Amino acid sequence: MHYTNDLCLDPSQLVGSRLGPEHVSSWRNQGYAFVDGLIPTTLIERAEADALAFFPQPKSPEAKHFNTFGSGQNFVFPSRSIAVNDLTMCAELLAAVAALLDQPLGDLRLSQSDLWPKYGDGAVTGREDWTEQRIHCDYPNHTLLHPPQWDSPEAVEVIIYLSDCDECGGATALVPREGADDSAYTWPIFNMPGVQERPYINSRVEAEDYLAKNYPEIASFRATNLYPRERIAHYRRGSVLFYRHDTWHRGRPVNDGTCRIVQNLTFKKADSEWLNVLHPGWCWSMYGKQQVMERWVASASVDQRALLGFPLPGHNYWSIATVAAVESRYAAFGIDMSPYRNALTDS
Ligand SMILES: O=C(O)CCC(=O)C(=O)O
Ligand SMILES: [Fe+2]
Repeated sequence: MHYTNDLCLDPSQLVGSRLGPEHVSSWRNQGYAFVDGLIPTTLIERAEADALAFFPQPKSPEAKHFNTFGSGQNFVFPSRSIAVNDLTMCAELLAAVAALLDQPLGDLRLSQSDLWPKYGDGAVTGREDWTEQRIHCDYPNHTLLHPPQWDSPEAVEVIIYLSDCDECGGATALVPREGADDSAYTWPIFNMPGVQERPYINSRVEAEDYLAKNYPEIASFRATNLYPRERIAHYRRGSVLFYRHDTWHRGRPVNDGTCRIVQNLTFKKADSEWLNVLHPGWCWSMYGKQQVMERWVASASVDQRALLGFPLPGHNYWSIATVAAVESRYAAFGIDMSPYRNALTDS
């Protein structure tokens, strides 16, 4: 199927299962990289199967509980679904994020990981409705500050599509940045609801009405520079959209009677303390009955642990005593503390 304003879904630059330089440059310059074939298909299928087994059928009364962002905490990392946890930390995704931010994984942190179902049920609930979103950048609900200037990005946002656009619709729209003088990307970025004194409004119609009445210059900026330049990310099952906190984009309506499932993730530079983890905290689930988190910590790699803030070998947290204490905490789950212990001996 051909769509005239499609974003190019680009597997051609993948090297093995890694992003190529064209993807990195697209993300750095245009604000996104949209790829296919990066994530192993079996991982996508396992995660999709777990999601379908959990989320209610479209049009069922239970689906109403999931008519806005998130999974009601059910798939927040570390989730009940081992497949979704595996997807969050899969080697191909982590290598891509490290390449985009040009940082070793040990200097990065996970700050968001959740599945979002989006139902095409025609339910319109006013300003909060996310069926057809206003065009926006995501930074206000991730950072206390403002994204740094364009050439110094501090985070990567990721949407992994676990559905197919030809069935579900709801393809995300983006405005590719065209160079330092792009009129859509004047800096700082305030031309939207939900920043400065303006209230947060999600729905496009409500947001643009509000802006036209109260901030006509902003409404006109958006009507001139943003909406006409939207490109549509016609995803397939397994496509990945890498974008940024300062990329203009929005969610679009999902087909009636279907449910689009995506995984939303953010990775950030470790020293960006002003960028928040969106969830209750990775340790909150340690009081859960399944001990999913304990098992995950024990079996994860040093880099994967570091993405949650677990200190790297050689960090000054580690001493003979703390290595032993942490080993004891996770011993029942089979943790191997030798990288941390060896770094002590080496130093
Ligand atoms: O669902 C999508 O396609 C995009 C969602 C989005 O941009 C948001 O909720 O901030
Ligand atoms: Fe967004």
